[in-house]
Amino acid sequence: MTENINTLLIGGFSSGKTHFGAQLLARLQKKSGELELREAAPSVALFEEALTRLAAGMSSEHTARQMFGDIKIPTADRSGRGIDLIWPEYGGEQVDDIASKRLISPRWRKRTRECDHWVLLIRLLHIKTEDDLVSRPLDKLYTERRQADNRPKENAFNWSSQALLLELMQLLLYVREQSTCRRLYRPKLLVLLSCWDEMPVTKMTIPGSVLASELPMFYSYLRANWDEDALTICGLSSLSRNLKPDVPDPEYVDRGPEAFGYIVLPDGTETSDLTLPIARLAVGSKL
Ligand SMILES: Nc1nc2c(ncn2[C@@H]2O[C@H](COP(=O)(O)OP(=O)(O)OP(=O)(O)O)[C@@H](O)[C@H]2O)c(=O)[nH]1
Ligand SMILES: [Mg+2]
Repeated sequence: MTENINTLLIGGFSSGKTHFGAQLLARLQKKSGELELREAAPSVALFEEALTRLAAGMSSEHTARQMFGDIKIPTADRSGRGIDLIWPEYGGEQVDDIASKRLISPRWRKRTRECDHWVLLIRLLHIKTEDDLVSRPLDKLYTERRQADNRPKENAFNWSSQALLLELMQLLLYVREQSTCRRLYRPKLLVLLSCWDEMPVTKMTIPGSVLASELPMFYSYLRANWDEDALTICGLSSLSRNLKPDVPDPEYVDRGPEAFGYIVLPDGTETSDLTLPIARLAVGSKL
């Protein structure tokens, strides 16, 4: 029997969606992980450029803002269960716009309603945290506030990144008409802290603790609203390192992109199997 697992990949501008998609496809093709390709994918055109560039040891371009598509990837897990993964690819501004403009397009509405498996990509180094006395001394804050008071009113207030993330999740749940009176068991939520290699963390760091210390309000929101069995927090490094768009990385060319990339599991251990959290999300079993 084959199941259709429609994944809602949620990630803003430059959160790592395209490189993760390409590396995931390459791992599925290699057939060395928990999930593997059952037969050739009908078309990998959406990730063709990223796959080609990674093979040449270079990163690829930002996805066009209007792009919105998906590919159906026929996979099977270790027990032979057939899982057709529906994996999206789009320009990350679409997600940023949902929360900041309170606008959700019909195709995003449809996806949000249809998908019971959500993957949220958060690139912590790109998330602005609130100012405090250490990051911005009081006299500077005071002057800036006074200047802000003289600006037109609509510019005076900016949502914090945490509040925007929280608003985004609430909006998506609202579109599904999903009540949060009880802790959520559906949609299952996998949070991937992307570009983990660029974080100043040591080995065996627990991804959930990093999220709790960097975005405490958002972490509390997730813990308060999702059932423990339906929420997983992992670290993700699709590339293991920073690649340049114009200078090939010689090690990538020598060893191939499949030799790079890892997942940090909820207990802090690392695995090179990028398919593992997706496989577990699909079958609904905890990591
Ligand atoms: N260090 C490091 N950089 C990464 C990793 N994954 C992606 N990047 C870099 O992060 C940038 C954004 O990655 P993308 O995969 O293009 O992000 P995206 O979410 O598709 O972005 P949009 O197309 O703008 O929506 C690129 O310059 C990548 O080279 C990683 O695991 N580690
Ligand atoms: Mg992209």
